[in-house]
Amino acid sequence: MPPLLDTRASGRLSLTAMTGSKSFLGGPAVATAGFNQDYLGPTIIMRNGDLAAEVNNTLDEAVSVHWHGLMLPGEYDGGPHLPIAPGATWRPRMAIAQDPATAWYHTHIHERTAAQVYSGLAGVTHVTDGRDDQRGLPAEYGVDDLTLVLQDRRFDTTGRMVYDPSMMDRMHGFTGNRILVNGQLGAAAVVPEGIVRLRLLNGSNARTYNLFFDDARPMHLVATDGGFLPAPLVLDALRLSPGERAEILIDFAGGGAPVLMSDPEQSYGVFPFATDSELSARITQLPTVLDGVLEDFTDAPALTRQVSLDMGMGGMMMGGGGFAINGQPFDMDRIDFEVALGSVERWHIRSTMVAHPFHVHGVRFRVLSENGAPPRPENTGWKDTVLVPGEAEIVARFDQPAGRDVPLMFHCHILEHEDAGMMGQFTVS
Ligand SMILES: [Cu+2]
Repeated sequence: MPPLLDTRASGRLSLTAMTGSKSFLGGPAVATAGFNQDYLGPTIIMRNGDLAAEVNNTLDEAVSVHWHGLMLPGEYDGGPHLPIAPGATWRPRMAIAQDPATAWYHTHIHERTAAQVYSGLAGVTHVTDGRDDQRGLPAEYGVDDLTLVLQDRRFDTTGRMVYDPSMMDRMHGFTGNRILVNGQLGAAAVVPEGIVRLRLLNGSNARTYNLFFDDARPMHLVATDGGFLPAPLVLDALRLSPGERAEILIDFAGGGAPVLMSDPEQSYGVFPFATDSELSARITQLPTVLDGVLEDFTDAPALTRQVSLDMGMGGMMMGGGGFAINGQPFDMDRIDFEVALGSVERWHIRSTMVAHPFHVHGVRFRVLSENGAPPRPENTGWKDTVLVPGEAEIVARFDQPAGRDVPLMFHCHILEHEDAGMMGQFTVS
């Protein structure tokens, strides 16, 4: 597991973006970056209340820290308008006020996000209310409550991790040939023979996983991006696109050594588990209900907007351009939408060419439909990122203010697409 950074007692949080060096599986060491360590960052545990953060940047280029999944005003969101210059420190004074959730944080500098996140500038956040015992949920970090950051990375024949996107990589997003879990190749989890909670983050630049177990054991979905479901949902497979999180419960009673797999195309191993009967199984019963409350917004008057995620064929032929939203590539100086504070909006999202994972900052939304049909089970809870293979309709209340100088972002979470211009921004006032 990543080291823990528990902010609950102090209400303070200190991160330092630093360069690192890491050898994966005994291969040659490569230059990496991380928060407080060589690659990735600590798992930050926070609760509702004031949180005084400081982020130091010791790199020789600007970075930012976007709190993906935290409900914060534009001035604390950490997007491309809030770069931390080399040697500088950012000190957001945040007020955390939201339901428990697994969120994450990563750098978000326009045109540099893909390379910087790939190098390691990301980590996981747990927002907790300390009531998981009452919910009957596993909550012992690293024992029966595992945080798993899934990232594919490309290794060359000498075992060196590389990031050298070709034009095709920029078109489709950069994918790797090995899967890192929490920054490690060849890792495994040893778990008790009981119920284990997996907090999954797809921290990959572009790869979408379709996760399942090789022995077909069920996955019990308890939380999506923005919080708990009203009750667990049983799934055979779980689709997780870049930026999405899911919390699932797995029953390891009876032992065994199942492997978390993914497809499509050829199926491949993502992460192996081993059970140890010596470990005490704290939770042995699956909860039947949870306390997630979903708002359906059906009665709320709502403005409707169209959002087209564009990959122009002509632009691509010219060398990888053509990435835009509603025909316009991202412009730091252009506000795309002006949203009324506290209002509800329905956004109709349409993907072109490939399925794009769509993320909106500063809100959690519900998915009303996908290609005209009810959403997939894993998209029925609170979301902030959703894969849009064709069309999807989402609805959200915009409660976080954001001015013209610090607008909120909406974008494709294939990081190469985002950097190439598939991003827009909005104010909330
Ligand atoms: Cu995209």
